[in-house]
Amino acid sequence: MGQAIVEFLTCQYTSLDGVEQPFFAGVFTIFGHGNVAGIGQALLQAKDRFPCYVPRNEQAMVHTAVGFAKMANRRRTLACTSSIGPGATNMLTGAAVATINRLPVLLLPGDIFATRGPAPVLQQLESTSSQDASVNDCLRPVSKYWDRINRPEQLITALPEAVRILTSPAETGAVTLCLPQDVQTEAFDYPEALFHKRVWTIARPRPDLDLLHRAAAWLRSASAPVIIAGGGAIYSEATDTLARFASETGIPVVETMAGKGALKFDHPQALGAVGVTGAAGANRLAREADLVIVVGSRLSDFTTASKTAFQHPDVRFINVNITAFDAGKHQALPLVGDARATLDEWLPLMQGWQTPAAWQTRIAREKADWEREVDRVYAGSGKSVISQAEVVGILNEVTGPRDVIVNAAGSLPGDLHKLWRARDPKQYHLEYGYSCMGYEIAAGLGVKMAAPDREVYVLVGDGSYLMMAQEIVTSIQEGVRLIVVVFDNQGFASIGGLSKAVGSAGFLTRYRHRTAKTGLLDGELVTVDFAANAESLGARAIRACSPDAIRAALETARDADRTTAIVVPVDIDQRVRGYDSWWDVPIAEVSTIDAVQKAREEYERARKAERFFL
Ligand SMILES: Cc1ncc(C[n+]2csc(CCOP(=O)(O)OP(=O)(O)O)c2C)c(N)n1
Ligand SMILES: [Mg+2]
Repeated sequence: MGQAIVEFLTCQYTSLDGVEQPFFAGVFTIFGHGNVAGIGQALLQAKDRFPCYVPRNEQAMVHTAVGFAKMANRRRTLACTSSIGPGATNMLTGAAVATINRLPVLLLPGDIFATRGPAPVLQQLESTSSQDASVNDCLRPVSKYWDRINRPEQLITALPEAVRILTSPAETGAVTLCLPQDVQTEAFDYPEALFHKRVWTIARPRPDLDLLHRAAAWLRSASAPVIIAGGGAIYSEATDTLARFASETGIPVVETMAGKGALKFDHPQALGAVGVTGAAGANRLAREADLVIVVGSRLSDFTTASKTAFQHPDVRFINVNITAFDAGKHQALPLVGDARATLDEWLPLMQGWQTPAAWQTRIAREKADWEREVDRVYAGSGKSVISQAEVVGILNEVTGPRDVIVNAAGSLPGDLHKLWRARDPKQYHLEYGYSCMGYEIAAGLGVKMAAPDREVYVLVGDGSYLMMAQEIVTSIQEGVRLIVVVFDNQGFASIGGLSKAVGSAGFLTRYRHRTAKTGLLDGELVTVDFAANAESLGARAIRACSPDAIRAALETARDADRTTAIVVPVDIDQRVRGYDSWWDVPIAEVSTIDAVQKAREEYERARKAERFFL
């Protein structure tokens, strides 16, 4: 049965716009008794035909697969197999990352004996209410498809369904097939056709024609329209079409975290980031828009500024999305279809129409103002400890247009979303659906595996580094070279700032020693030698404090033959400000702390701007 799975995976292909490629580029695996004899034996038999990789942590291997799939615009992915028990539950967080970000990964956790004879087997969860429960059931809500293969012949229907979902842009996410350790080893006479080459054509469905004509009419009557580009615009490779649509109609384009890079930053219609971590001009235009065209976005709270971003009293939405679920959000006019195909069909209907001259003048002014603001922030403050934003500016300057930056959590996503000048649709790789600390290095490995010809810069906060740095070892083992930039501010700049904003004074957001006097974590800062840590994992390591030293370190890293970590101490207090936006984080209604009471009052005032779109 294990052999059948491996055989099946090797003969799955995707095809988009006539380009055909193998869907599974290989498998990541950490063995235990739950998979070493079954799937493990099958991988050994197929090792010359199906690449196997050994990571250091099961959560990390799913991040690697997610990073790979995101970089490949969901056309390719990796499979991940684990043992039963902790190996399987370690994959849970990665599965959530995949499903929430709508990215395909195939998870193959081992599972408890289907025969149940030796139960409880090592690491088995025992339940008094069912003998059919295992820890793998935790993976159900975070999987788009979940199955337990209790008989070998169940593969015949499960495997094609698993790949159908993985390759469907509308349905994709984590797919989990739980493999009882005894069933993996069983023999079965599978039909040969199961192992024939199968090509999954990724379709570009068109939206309903009546609705498309209605959308065109809505747009013709709009005086202040805005386009929000999300991840879907990039995954569907709609970026050239989008650029044409924006140029010909004069509509400004603002971008979500997943959509950043959909337009090159210097396109005249590119206003940059929108939402909580948005740019000033983008947020002002969104606030005044009477028509919002959403292309491939889930409309998360970071994009909608917790539903305060759109304040025109009669604002309407048109949602272009491959899933009906997303297309229906905000009671939008739903254009359910592929982003590129939809924009391609829509544009001819707008012939001769442009946004009003006043709106275009406004767009040009907002854009120029914002570019000046980015220059100002990039220039830094001249303080002795460099600001994170200044380092971002240096990185933006020294990276080539095809280089990729990878990041997920902390204060970097906000700074990057606002400040990064993207020059390629695949340059800005931010996992911000789950914003999972620990994604960065593991995913960077997957990004580089998917695009070996591109330089990959992993940008990671010190807190996130401490959660999951061990995949540096895997990068050394595989000869997959990364440039890891560690931003060391000795704690949580992001959550520390948030804590202060909610009146909680940054409580427990810096790493401090516990003091005997108070019994609290209020002592000296706990320091970590990140360079020594990275070096111990096999990387080259450079500590760089000044702009010149950072530039020199980046140059050395680019010439290096293996992964290099550049550790940059940054000032925790020099933060990039917010630009006219708000995020709903509820604050205690009653408190003994004055600052909390004040913050609550402010919160109640701000929340009044939240809207329902009905
Ligand atoms: C796995 C996980 N745990 C907790 C959080 C909540 N969280 C978001 S940012 C952050 C701090 C990140 O620290 P660091 O990586 O040092 O970045 P900084 O905020 O200092 O820029 C935390 C705890 C998260 N996003 N992911
Ligand atoms: Mg930090």
